[in-house]
Amino acid sequence: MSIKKNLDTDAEMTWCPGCNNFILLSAVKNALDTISEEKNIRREDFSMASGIGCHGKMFDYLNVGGVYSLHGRVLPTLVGTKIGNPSLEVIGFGGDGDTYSEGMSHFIHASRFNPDITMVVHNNRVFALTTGQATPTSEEGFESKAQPEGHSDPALNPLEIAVANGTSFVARVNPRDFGKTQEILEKAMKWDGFSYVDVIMPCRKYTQNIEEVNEKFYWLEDKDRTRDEALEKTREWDRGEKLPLGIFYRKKKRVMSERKKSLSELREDGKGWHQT
Ligand SMILES: Cc1ncc(C[n+]2csc(CCOP(=O)(O)OP(=O)(O)O)c2C)c(N)n1
Ligand SMILES: [Mg+2]
Repeated sequence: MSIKKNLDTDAEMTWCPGCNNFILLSAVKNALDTISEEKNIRREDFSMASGIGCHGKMFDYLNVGGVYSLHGRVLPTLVGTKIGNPSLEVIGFGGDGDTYSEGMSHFIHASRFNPDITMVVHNNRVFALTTGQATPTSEEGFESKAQPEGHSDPALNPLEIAVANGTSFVARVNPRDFGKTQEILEKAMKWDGFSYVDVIMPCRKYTQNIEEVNEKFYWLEDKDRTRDEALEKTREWDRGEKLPLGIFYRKKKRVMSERKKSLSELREDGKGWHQT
């Protein structure tokens, strides 16, 4: 039975008109619905976490249990959720400031731990909720109230870092292509291991590049690549070429639960934090 209607909430929508967040939210609801039908699981079998920011409002608008976490701490919250209850389908929503600045160390280590979770990053290339300061993915020269003479640092390429770090599943989507976005979210959620999806989301109030990213892009062929081939793909946009979208890299690795016992297993063994 479809869970889609039950994923709505009656929280007031405060995203700006025209924001890609609306489209992403719809695609996420569809993807959760597909997964629930295919795996025959309930709405209650999903768990989510979000960071703090415009993206964090996913927690208000998606009727899934979980944690409205701290700024930058979505990933440790997801990892802890999965250790606590491995049967949950765990998905997180972070901002680019959230994930690539404050939370960057978690991003690196999540790849190494390879928990069976999905991380979606709303990459609007700005700290939007706090009114437009530069994040690590802001373009060099980006002008804001906090950087009136233009941001002086070069932008970080999070996909390059993810692939270099051996992240099990690395993808990027633009929600303006709704069908592809839903399809890749579903693939990410079905993936056994850490799946990471960067979402192109030009902020309509503070950034940049709206026409460029909506017009100058192409979809990558859906095929396996070596890490070097995938790295090359992640660098195309930096070189001023078209923006590649789709799955850059996927490689099965041993997931965290095969290496670490869950809390309930430790409890059964009479070990771990539950000993009194
Ligand atoms: C530990 C901590 N540091 C800073 C903040 C202030 N803060 C709240 S929202 C936000 C901006 C979030 O930017 P991003 O993660 O990119 O999300 P967006 O609003 O762009 O979706 C910041 C810096 C905070 N709440 N907590
Ligand atoms: Mg942001």
